[in-house]
Amino acid sequence: MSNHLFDAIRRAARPDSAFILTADGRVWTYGDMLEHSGRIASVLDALGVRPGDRVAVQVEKSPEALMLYLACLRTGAVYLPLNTAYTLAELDYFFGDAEPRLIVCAPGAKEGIAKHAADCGAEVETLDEKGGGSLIDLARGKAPDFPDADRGPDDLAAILYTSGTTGRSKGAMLTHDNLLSNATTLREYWRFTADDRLIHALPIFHTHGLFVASNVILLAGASMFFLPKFDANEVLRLMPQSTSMMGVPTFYVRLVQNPGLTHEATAGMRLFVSGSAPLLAETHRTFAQMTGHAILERYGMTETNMNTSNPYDGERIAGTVGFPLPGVSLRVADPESGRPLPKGETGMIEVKGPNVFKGYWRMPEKTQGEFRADGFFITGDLGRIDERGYVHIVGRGKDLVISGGYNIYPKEVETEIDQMPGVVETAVIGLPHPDFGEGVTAVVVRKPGAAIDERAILDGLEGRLARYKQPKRVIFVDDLPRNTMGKVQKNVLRETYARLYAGAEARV
Ligand code: MLC
Ligand code: AMP
Repeated sequence: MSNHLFDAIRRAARPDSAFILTADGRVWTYGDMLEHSGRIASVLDALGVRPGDRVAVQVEKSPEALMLYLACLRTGAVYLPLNTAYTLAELDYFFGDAEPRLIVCAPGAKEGIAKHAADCGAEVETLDEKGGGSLIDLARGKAPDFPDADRGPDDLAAILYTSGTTGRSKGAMLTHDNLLSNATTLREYWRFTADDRLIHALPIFHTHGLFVASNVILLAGASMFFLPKFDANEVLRLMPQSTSMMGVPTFYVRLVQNPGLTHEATAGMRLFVSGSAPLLAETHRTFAQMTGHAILERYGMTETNMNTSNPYDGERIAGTVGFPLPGVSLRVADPESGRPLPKGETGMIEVKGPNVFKGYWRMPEKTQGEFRADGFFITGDLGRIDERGYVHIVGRGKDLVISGGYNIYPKEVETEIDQMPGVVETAVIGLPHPDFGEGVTAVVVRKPGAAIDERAILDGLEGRLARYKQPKRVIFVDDLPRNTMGKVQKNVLRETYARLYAGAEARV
């Protein structure tokens, strides 16, 4: 029997070495990891979870939550993590689409979720932010060893939902080898060894915190400070005991505003990685001035894991995402025809390699539409490759806002606002924001005489959309600018309101 990804994790695990350190001083060794994930795997098995079954998880970050992910790998289940900010209205769709065998949620959410779970026939167990809950109660009685399910490279390990540009969210199916090959490549490229200690302050329901950060640490047999959320002061406090950090640009924007960020504070660190959204060249430069460290920027997405990275040795150039990773083929192509473009020209970034996902869950046509005939995946990101081979991302071909590393699809927000009484139509755009990179903004046309105001719109979104998707501001206009084809010119709106958040402060 072999289990493609977990066997590799097992090989790197030295039982007495530290794996997870919590802010309150708890230490989980690799031996603990094997035992706890084994116990939870036994619980899943007893609950009837079989290889290929989906396990949907919406819980706060904790070591136990990571054990649940590992237990899913071990039972052959497909792990389906969900943003803790999602509302019941949003969850309903994911449960209906993925048909999980088991849902694990916060105790307080159980009642609401149980109603939806009944429709899809799922069991519901709980896990709280302190690592308690019915799942853990059940695990106490179980033996620590579990016979891992047989899983090959092409078997599914996880489904991560990405919002769709035109309505329905799509579940990106990631195989054992997608995850193992990419994390192995990153471990080598970024030189992670058992001596490393990572500051892990990212959420674990996305590719960045779960696969890039956690899998790399596991495959290196290294350790990590596992923090419930990002807090600049806490991160600075832990730096002298750490070697590395991975974060979204907002982490770095907040750090450079903190007087505690100095050469001395970061002297023991060897690597700062940024990704999930564009890092401003200005942040890169300020960070380098304050610490002497050049942030290493890399580029990836849910469907493809990581595609490119600035070099470990060699120049890390601000405003670029570096070179294609070993094993990843990357080209810039004409968006319409797919014809590869010469160096220096801007077009659609397309990628191929063992990192690229298997397709969208139960959406064969959508999957087919996002691949070229020769197997390249169309990312939706626009970029160019310069003379030295560095990849530059210059924009997005997809209508998407990235706020603090979270993706928001305008269409989803527009649809909600358009349904409100008194609204004619809405355009949702991302505007430069000093803290989140982009701030979600709604530009709304009201019906003549309608009384609906900003407050009413924001109140109307409560419970319908996760908070991070809700507009930071709502602007009212008489008409939306349109081109001759009648299409709303979002670029005109972005120019008009470019300075809306100029006075906003980054949180420090
Ligand atoms: C929180 N809020 C946000 C937000 N995060 N609003 C917009 N964008 C965000 N990203 C809102 C909350 O709803 C709340 O609003 C208020 O801000 C404070 O909440 P908080 O929980 O205290 O926020 P904070 O801890 O400051 O979180 C900000 C953050 C966090 C940037 C640290 O969002 C974060 O950790 N982001 C990382 C996202 C990530 O991991 N992305 C990777 C995707 S994978 P209110 O109104 O209720 O007060 C991917 C592929 C790849 O993209 O390449 O990696
Ligand atoms: P997600 O769907 O959440 O995985 O987000 C993936 C998207 O984030 C990519 O398609 C890019 O648009 C964006 N992204 C990730 N890393 C970077 C980066 N370093 N620079 C610019 N954009 C990035």
